[in-house]
Amino acid sequence: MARFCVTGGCGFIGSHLSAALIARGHSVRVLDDLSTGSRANLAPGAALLRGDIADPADARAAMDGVDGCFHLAAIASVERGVQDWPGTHRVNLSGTVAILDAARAHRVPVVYASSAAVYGDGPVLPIPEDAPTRPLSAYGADKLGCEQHARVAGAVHGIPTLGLRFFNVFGPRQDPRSPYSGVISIFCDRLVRGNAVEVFGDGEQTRDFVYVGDVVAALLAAMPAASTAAPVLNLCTGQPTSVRALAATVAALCGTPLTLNHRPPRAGEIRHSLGAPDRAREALGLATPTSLRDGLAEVVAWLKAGSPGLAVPAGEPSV
Ligand code: NAD
Ligand code: UD2
Repeated sequence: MARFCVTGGCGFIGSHLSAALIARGHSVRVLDDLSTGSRANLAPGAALLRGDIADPADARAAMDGVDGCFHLAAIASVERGVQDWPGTHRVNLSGTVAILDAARAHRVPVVYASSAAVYGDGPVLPIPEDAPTRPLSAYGADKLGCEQHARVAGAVHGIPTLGLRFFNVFGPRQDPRSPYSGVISIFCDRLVRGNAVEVFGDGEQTRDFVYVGDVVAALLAAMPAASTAAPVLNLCTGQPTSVRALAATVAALCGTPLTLNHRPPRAGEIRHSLGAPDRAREALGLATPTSLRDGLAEVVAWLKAGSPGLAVPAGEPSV
């Protein structure tokens, strides 16, 4: 049994990871400020340290005596980075440096969440890890900064790390009510209740949707692969899905007639985002990813069960 720190463990991905670690007999300390996460998401058996990753004292307290850290806490929204550039930078980059600094004394390995946002509009599809990184947002620039500091952590301080560039992650516990919610959580929430969905632009834009269970499997496999060479890997499926096809699949699963309301395209929208999954599959020994349909069925079942884990059940007005 090992002891792990999970930053952001009250959030969408961190709560699934914490539960998986506990199920494997490990002990988990969560560092979370509950800004977008919820206490209801805390995995039974995990200890919660309510604090700020960017506060060096909180970071040190969370890392004290652990065998490894999964660093997932972030302000995980491109739009928030547009509105509050310095505030999101403090959390997304300075917070990561504070966690790496807290890992220094005992060279605690750190597996951390990067993002496909580091690529910007990729010139090649599917995007391999060695494609040029040209982030188009503060969020993407800070995630790229995390990767650079991870390299410094290895080269200068001997801290093993591994970064995973998540593409579009989906699954139960992804909150559908925020304006920054992922398209899958929004579509499932609306179609389960028989409502129309909004499509930005023509709906032919595509994304690489990766199921949260596969993300957890990759995070678990990444910890022993962390090294001072600071590897960075894509976490994706290599399967493109258009927004229109997604809507049709969710509607069929829900048994709801589909009404699409078209809206103007989002400003600065990436047309196609598709990752090359082979390196991560090989390096981490990952299994065939969950099919989109099976993952969507899990989301729909979670919503029909009243969306346990969300502070306010999906479908109710947010405050
Ligand atoms: P989330 O918002 O559900 O979880 C983030 C958690 O971090 C929340 O519980 C929040 O309360 C916590 N947090 C935020 N600021 C904090 C701070 N200053 N100190 C302590 N805790 C803080 O987001 P998620 O979707 O679970 O994302 C997890 C990670 O994966 C993030 O690093 C995100 O950038 C990355 N990522 C996610 C996606 C996706 O599709 N969901 C895609 C690319 C990258
Ligand atoms: C994802 C990440 C974002 C950042 C970005 C980097 C999520 C939730 N967001 O943004 O954090 O990493 O990638 O490039 O993973 N759409 C609709 N109707 C809706 C909602 C969305 O048509 O009601 C479309 C949207 O215009 C886009 C697609 O669905 O084409 C996916 O949208 P998203 O917000 O889920 O994710 P994305 O890829 O814009």
